[in-house]
Amino acid sequence: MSRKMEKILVIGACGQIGTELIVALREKYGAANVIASDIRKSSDPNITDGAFEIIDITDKSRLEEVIRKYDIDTIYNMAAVLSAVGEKNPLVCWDVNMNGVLNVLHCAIDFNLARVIMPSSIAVFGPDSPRINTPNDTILRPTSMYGVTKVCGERLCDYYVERFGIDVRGLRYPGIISAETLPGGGTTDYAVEIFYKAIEERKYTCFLKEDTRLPMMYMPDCIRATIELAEAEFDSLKHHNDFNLAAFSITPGDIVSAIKKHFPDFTCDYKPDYRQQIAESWPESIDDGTARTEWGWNHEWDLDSMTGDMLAKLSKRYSEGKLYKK
Ligand code: AKB
Repeated sequence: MSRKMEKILVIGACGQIGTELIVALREKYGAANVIASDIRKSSDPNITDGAFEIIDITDKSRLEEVIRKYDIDTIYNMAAVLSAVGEKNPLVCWDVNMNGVLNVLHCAIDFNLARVIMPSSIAVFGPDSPRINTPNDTILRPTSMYGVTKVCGERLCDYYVERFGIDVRGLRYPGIISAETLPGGGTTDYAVEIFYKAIEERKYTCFLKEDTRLPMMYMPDCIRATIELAEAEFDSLKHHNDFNLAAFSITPGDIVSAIKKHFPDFTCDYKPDYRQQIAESWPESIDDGTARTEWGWNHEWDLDSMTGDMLAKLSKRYSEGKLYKK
């Protein structure tokens, strides 16, 4: 019997997306109905304002304990090892991104969960995929460990939808740019760091080449997309765990030009490292027509509106001596 989405658990709530997702979900469903969890404690008031539990996603019995304690019916799994850290620690990447996902899927069966949201990434694509306007359904041969786990995760989740009748959904996130929490260990992290350095030092050294084009999105669109997909009617979805999602595609050079409109003295130099190779294996731009058709996705933010908002938020925090949140 299908259940309502009433008690939500967010795994990986202290990460870049999790910290803002928690706020949006608590606003929408009530603080008492949204439980935050992560592998370690946080002092962020957005997290500590409601219930918080320590969960290591690779520990299934701990996950079961928390589901039982709060009678959870919906899980947003935001825990993942991203592309750059995944290349340094491939086994940890596999363990968290695959065994963690399996634990959540089995809990969905065992506890008859209403819904699970399981993020994927543009990292599912590889050098053999078309790089411009990459279609939703195309060749998936990633060359990073992170990408391998994300393709396996998508296939696994779709298999569980078919085989066990559970409701699991997921988006292929592009690089996400945000002002609240720094990202940890991705190839697109430069696109957040550059704003902090623009505020602090008016200069930045980028680990990707100036003309490396990648799909990006501002956090408010990312949060809205995640919740909109979670709330879409199951019957309107033909895809489940592999929706392309896009807003704008930009290079480091484009961000520098956008920042210079606000801070003309801002400078950037380029020292590409191992992340350049990962970036070059990913699409330059994404066709997200499937998400637009099946559940009505539409982005709102572009490079200039995002840049203005990022710089305003970070400048305010800088003037208060709180640029970096603890
Ligand atoms: C990363 O860079 O690894 C992530 C992603 C695109 O999934 N931000």
